[in-house]
Parts: sequence; C-alpha cells; structure tokens
Amino acid sequence: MSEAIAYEREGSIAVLKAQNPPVNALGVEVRKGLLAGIERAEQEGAKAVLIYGEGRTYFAGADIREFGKPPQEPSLPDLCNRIEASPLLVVSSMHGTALGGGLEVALSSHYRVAVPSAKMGLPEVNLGILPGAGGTQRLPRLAGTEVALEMITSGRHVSAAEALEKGIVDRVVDGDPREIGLSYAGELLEQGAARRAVGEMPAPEAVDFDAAYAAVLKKGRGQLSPATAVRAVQAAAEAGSFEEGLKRERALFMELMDSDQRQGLIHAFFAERAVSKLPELEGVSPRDVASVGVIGGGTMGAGIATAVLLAGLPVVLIEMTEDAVAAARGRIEGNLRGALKRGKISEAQFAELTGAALTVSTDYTALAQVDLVVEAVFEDMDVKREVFGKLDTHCKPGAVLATNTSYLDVDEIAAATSRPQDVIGLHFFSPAHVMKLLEVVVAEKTAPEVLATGFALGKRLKKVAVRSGICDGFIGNRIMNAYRKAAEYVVLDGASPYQVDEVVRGFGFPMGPFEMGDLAGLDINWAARKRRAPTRDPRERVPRFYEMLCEGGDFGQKTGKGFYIYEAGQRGGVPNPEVAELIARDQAQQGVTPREFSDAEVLRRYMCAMVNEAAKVVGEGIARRPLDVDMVMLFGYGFPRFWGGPLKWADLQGLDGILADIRAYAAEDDFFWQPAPLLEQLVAEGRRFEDLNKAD
Ligand code: 3H9
Repeated sequence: MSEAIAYEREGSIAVLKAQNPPVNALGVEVRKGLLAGIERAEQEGAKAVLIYGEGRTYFAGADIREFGKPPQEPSLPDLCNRIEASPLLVVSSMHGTALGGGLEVALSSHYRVAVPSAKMGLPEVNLGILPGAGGTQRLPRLAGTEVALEMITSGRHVSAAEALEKGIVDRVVDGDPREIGLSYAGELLEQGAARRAVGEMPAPEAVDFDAAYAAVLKKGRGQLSPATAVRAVQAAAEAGSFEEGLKRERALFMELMDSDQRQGLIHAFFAERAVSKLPELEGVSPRDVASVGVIGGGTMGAGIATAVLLAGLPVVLIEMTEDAVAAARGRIEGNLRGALKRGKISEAQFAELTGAALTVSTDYTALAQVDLVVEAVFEDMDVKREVFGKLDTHCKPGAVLATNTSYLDVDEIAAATSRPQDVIGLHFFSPAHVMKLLEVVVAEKTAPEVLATGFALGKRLKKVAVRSGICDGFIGNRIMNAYRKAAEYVVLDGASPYQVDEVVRGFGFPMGPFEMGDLAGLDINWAARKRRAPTRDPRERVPRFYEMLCEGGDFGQKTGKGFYIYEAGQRGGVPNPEVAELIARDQAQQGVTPREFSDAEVLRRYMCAMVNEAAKVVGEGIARRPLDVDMVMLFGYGFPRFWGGPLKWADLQGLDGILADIRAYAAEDDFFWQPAPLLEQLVAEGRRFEDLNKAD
C-alpha cells in the first residue's frame, strides 16, 4: 500500500485514510494509494469503502506543486471516474477543507457526509485553471447549473450547512470524521442503499451561457479562468453525454494549464505564503503584543486602530486636543459601523470595541502599559522626532515603537529615542482596516525580535506583511513613483491621460494612474513634488501639467475636479476638458511636439518603468526577493493577481525584450530610463527573477 493512504477493514467496510500532511493534497502517491485501495477493497469482497483524511483536513485539492511538470499516473480525472465506477458503495467523510480535486473525489463518491465546520468549494479559477477532475460536470448535476456556475466561477468556499441545503452533501453530523463516516456507511449498507453515481444523473438545465460568460469575463477584468469555466459547465448541459462533457472539460482545463495566467496565479499563491518566511527570523521569537497604542487619529491612525480592534486587541489612541479626540473616536466608530453593517461583527462586539477596548486620550501617560505603538501623525521629520521623544519617555521598556511613515528615514526617527533597537517602520495602506498590505521597514538598529513582532502583528491583523529596507518610498511608493512618471512622460509626449488610464485598466488594474491621483488627492503628490524639487537632478524631465492643475485648486475627487470632473451622485468622473489645454500649454513651454502612442506602447512603457524600478529595488536589497516586490504590488497597488506581480510578468514576457525596450527608450531620455544593473545581469546570465526567489 502507498504510505500516503492507509488501508484497513472495519467488517465489510474498507477504510482509506489519507495521511499526506499538511493538507492531504492529492499528489501522485495519494492518487496511487486511493486507486490501490479501491481495487483491493473490490478484490477482498468488501461491501463499502470509506474515504477520509487524517489531521486537519480531507483533501484540500490536487497537489499544486505538480502543475507544469510531466503528468504521473493515475491522473486525478481517471481516479475519480474509477471511484465512481466502483461497484462498492463509496462514502466520503469530510472535515477541514474539501477543495478542488478534494471535492471532486467526494463528488465521485456515492454518498457524502461532513462535519458542521467543514468547508467545501472548487477554487481552481483562483489558480488560473478550472476543476479538471469532473467537477464542472458533476457539481451542476448534483446542485443545478446556477449553483455550480456561481460556485465554480467565484471559487467560493461554502459551509457544510449550505452544502447540505444545495444537495452537495447528504448529511452533516458532528463527530470524528472516521466515526461518522463508518456509521453512515454502515447505515447505508443496512438499508441496502443503492450505489449513486453523480455522472449517471441527468444532464443539468441549460441557461444563457453566453450572457454568463460575458458577465464573468467583465467581472474578472481580463482573468480568463472563470469565464472558461462557464464553457465547461455549459458542456455539462449541452455536450450530449457525461463522457463528452468530461472531454470538453479536459480540453478547456489543458488550455488554461498552458496559460501565462495560470503561472501568474500559482506564483501568487506560493509567494503569498513565502513572503513572511524570512531566513533571518528562523528561531527568533516575536515579543508578546496584547495591546497597541496609536498616535494620531486622522484617516490613517483611525484605520490602523480599527484594524487592531478588529483583530481583538485593545487600543490606546493619542490625539492632541479634545476636539481631535472626539473626531478620532467618530472615525473609528464609523469604520466599525461599516464592519457591523457588512456582518463582520455583531452588535455586542461593536459595543465592546467602541467601549472597553478603545481608549482615546490626549495624555501620553495612557501609553504606559502598551506593548507596541504605531505613530501615524503628519509626515514631517520634526513632528515625528518629537513624538518619538515622548514615546521614549512614556512607553515601558521593551515596547515596540513603530512609525507609519511613507517615505521618511526610519533611522533618523529612531535616533530621536534612546532605544533605536525597538524602532521599526510599519507602513499601512489606506484605508488601513481594508488594505491587505503592510510594509515592515527595517532600520539599521532594529532588533530581530522587533522585526519578528512586526510580522506577527501583520499576521494577527490578517495582512500580507513584506520586509522592506529604507529608501525614499520604500518598496511600493518608490516603484509607483517610477511608473507614474512614465505615465506622465507619455502624456507630455502626446498620449492623453484617459488613454493611459484605459490601457492600464485593460491590463487588469482597477484604476489607471490619473484616476488614482484624483482619488488619493492630487495635492498629496503635489506636496511631495515640491519637497523633492530643490534636490531634483537637473537632467530629469519634469512634466508641469500635473502641478498646473493643482495650482488651479483642482485636487481630484475631493474638490470635484481633477483629471476628471465628478458630478455629485455620479459614479466615476468624465474627462476634464481643461486638462487638454494645460497639457498643450506644457508641451508648448517645453518645446515638445506631441505624437501618437499606440495602446501597446503606452502599456509597454508603463510596465517597463515598473519592472526596471522593481529590479533596482531588489538589486539594492531594499526588497530581499523579487516575490516580495510582487506581493507589495498585488496587495497594495491593485496589480492584477493573474499576472503574479510585475517581476513574474517580466519573467513571462522575457527579460531580454524588456531590457532592449528600456535601452531604446533611453535613446530619448537616458536619465529616466537607466537600466537596472540587476536586469542587465540577469539578461547577461540568461536567468530570470524567479531564480532569485528560489535561491533563498
Ligand atoms: C485542483 O484541485 C485541480 C483539480 O481540479 C484538477 C486536477 C486535474 N497543493 O495555506 P496554508 C501547502 S487545484 C500543494 O498555509 P491554511 C501550502 O503551500 C487545487 N500544497 O494553510 C503550505 O505550504 P508551506 C485546488 C498545498 O491552513 C501548506 O500547505 N485547491 C496545497 O492557511 C499549508 O497551507 C486549492 O486551491 C495544494 N493544493 O489554509 C486549495 N494547499 O507550509 C489551496 C496548501 O510549505 N489551498 N498547500 O508554506 C488553500 O486554499 C489553503 O492552503 C487551505 C489551508 C485552505 C487548504
């Protein structure tokens, strides 16, 4: 027998127990074991087979690490068909997460029982593929076409109770998966229950599949897998037979398996998990954090306080005046009311979080007992240093002192205290209780356990924490500045901001850079430009139209006008006609003759700027690995997940082509388009960014 599947007999029932930790993924050994177990049960004259998983879960899916490698027999689709075809009564007992190929094994079984806490789903589309072991054919037969379409195209996990209601499981019972499975199988045998193969059930009803396809494609912003999955479900209704439907599913599955999007999404899956695994933290324990202080109750401070409260930690927030205290409390309550409305917390929790769990005060002595403080005050070095001086006075020894600065030097802030080893950057993204990214910025003297504490807090807040070194803008904002500049250059040279936004949206971003500027407030970036102006290199090209817009008092959504005009009550904006005039004036002043840009060129320049700066960030050690950059852009900047991140995208496009284009652009502006040394090195060595991820 295979090690991954244990075989035993309980009277007339053969019991197949999966033992492939951590999640009983259906790798080749598991598949071999299941096949051998079914065959042996049949040969031995068992009457029923029970399949269940040891440890934390039933099968959580196919083994993703096998994707892209040569297939090994038995394949999962063949195995599922073989299980379904068995003359014995096959029962699956589910706990934990029965996902993807896992649920497909269960759907091939003749009866399904689950514990109440079990979750099930077909999340394959999130990995850029579709259920490829009969899931698109069996689920609609069992639960109906609409249910199957919704579950398969969203990848949503459903609870055992919902699965019961939708007919996906036959019974939900509390208990040990082995025991409840044996008891159910025994009962079925006693009743003389018939084998019940889902594949032999009638084809499900047809719906308007073209409409479903179009809707899903639009929602996915260019992600192909959910839309392709619609066609597979369509085959269940229209292919003529179960076997033909399976064939169609297989063909569509293989199409997606060969796609770049599949590679991007699987990269994102593993990178999301690898990003918090830092070799430097091996064996380092974080400090305990049982309460958190927040300095400043503006949008950012209130958002951070909300995130911390929602994670179950009490907060002490400090503001300067009683009015500001009241305003901060109001903001936090507003955020929590939103969570209440969306059903994330109960009325009782709302009362607790806005009551006993939250202290808002003007008095720094209230921070005496907190374990970690996040400062989120105005971005000004003098102000920050003053705050850190006070924290040094009032916080207990060993408290972690964090700054939420977006670009100021954390070393300089740390130097305002007598304990720089306890100082770290925790860079949240607004709104901090919603956005998943947390940049954990390591200063020169930050102690390893303080870094570990930053990561532990990130995990507690359910954020994706990424380690960053110190530079202007850290990982994300530094890269964003580069691609935003590239966008402004193409506009100065003749493209329109609206073309750029549309092209960037077409790539899969939720928003283009000019829409984004309008949303964030153009004045914020204007202030940063003014700050940088005195030290700007004279060789840098400086488009002026952005500042001209701000000088006219148009800051975007907050003033009703920016690159777009926002009418009250309207979603989104319409192009602001004055912008074209400003751009024309800028061009005339700078002696630029505008030219046309194809959409492809706009996108290429935007992406090359992003990749080039990202390569510099990795090359300089600001980000440790390419995957760290990828996760920053995915979780903080709306980079489309199906491309995996800018450096995964670059690998997929080919680094030599990207470098060649950067060199060509440098012919017109060799200051901005200086190729990243790391990019040049990788091309010279014939390597990819991916190789640097593996090296760690
Ligand atoms: C599929 O089934 C295709 C079929 O339709 C057709 C085939 C023909 N494979 O997430 P965690 C690892 S597609 C390999 O930290 P949690 C994971 O990398 C599959 N490895 O734990 C991590 O490793 P490490 C459809 C896997 O408790 C460790 O297990 N299924 C797989 O937060 C723990 O994972 C899915 O898409 C896998 N399938 O969450 C489910 N799954 O410790 C994907 C996990 O080295 N998995 N690992 O970093 C999940 O959603 C979550 O892992 C799960 C547990 C909810 C199960």
